[in-house]
Amino acid sequence: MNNHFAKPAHARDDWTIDQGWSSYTAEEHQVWDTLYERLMKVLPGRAAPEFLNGLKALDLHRGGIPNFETMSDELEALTGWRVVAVPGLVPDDVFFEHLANRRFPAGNFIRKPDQLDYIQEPDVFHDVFGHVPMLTDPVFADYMVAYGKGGLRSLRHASLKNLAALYWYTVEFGLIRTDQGLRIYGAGIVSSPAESVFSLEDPSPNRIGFDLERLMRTDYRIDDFQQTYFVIDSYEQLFRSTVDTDFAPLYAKLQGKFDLRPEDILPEDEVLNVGTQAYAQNGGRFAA
Ligand code: HBI
Ligand code: FE
Repeated sequence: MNNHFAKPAHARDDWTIDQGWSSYTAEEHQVWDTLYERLMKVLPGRAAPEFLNGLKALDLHRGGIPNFETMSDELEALTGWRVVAVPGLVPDDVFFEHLANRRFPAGNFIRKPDQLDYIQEPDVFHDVFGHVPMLTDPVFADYMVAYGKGGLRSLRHASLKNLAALYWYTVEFGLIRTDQGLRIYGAGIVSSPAESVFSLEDPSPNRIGFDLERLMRTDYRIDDFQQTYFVIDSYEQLFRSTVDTDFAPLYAKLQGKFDLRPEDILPEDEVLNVGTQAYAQNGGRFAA
């Protein structure tokens, strides 16, 4: 997570760049539309209502890759957030600084038509389709600000890995309990048709109730479906647990401890379902 890499010459001090919306090709806009349509076949009844409402409110299906300026004007009116373009991953301090100031940094490039399902670096589809709809929800939007502020503080505690796990298991791969059953709010899941089905319906992964400290000790997979998903009861729970926790003593207690494997289940866990782990044991996405 020590991402020390060089800032491209065309980027500003805060690593933002122009989106360059008028430079996208017809083929690039088509990639957005294809991915959008694929996801809309699986997300109704699986994605959280707040995600689907956000998607509708921002109308992210006007044809092609959204224009960040237009989208940000609409988003800002709802929760004060804007989307800014960046060339790709940015250093942690830069990332947190943007979040703390209600700016979501989104890659401006889009994956190639021959790699629709798996990408290394977050592209505009993951960043915008995956993350931005939830930023229309006022409580979730405040959680993201609290996370950014917490991130800036964590840099002084050498506890970034713990805080990154929080982001990973909530913002990227979180599930929420609703009266209709489990729903997805994590951006890494909702931007993947296969993981949208896997996270809710496959018997392989564990599904465990959210517990801040427990989750901050848990390692995660960055290259395949998760082996455990953590389930929140509400966005208030997420927001409150972040704002009400004094992270300094927690970091002192954890001492950078990152001792739980992705598949571990503890006696004190609130287990919604014990995964078979068959998917991971069979080699995951690299299975023959
Ligand atoms: N940069 N563009 C971008 N997107 C991210 O999600 C991101 C990043 N830089 C750092 C970072 N994430 C991590 O620090 C957090 O996920 C913890
Ligand atoms: Fe993401």
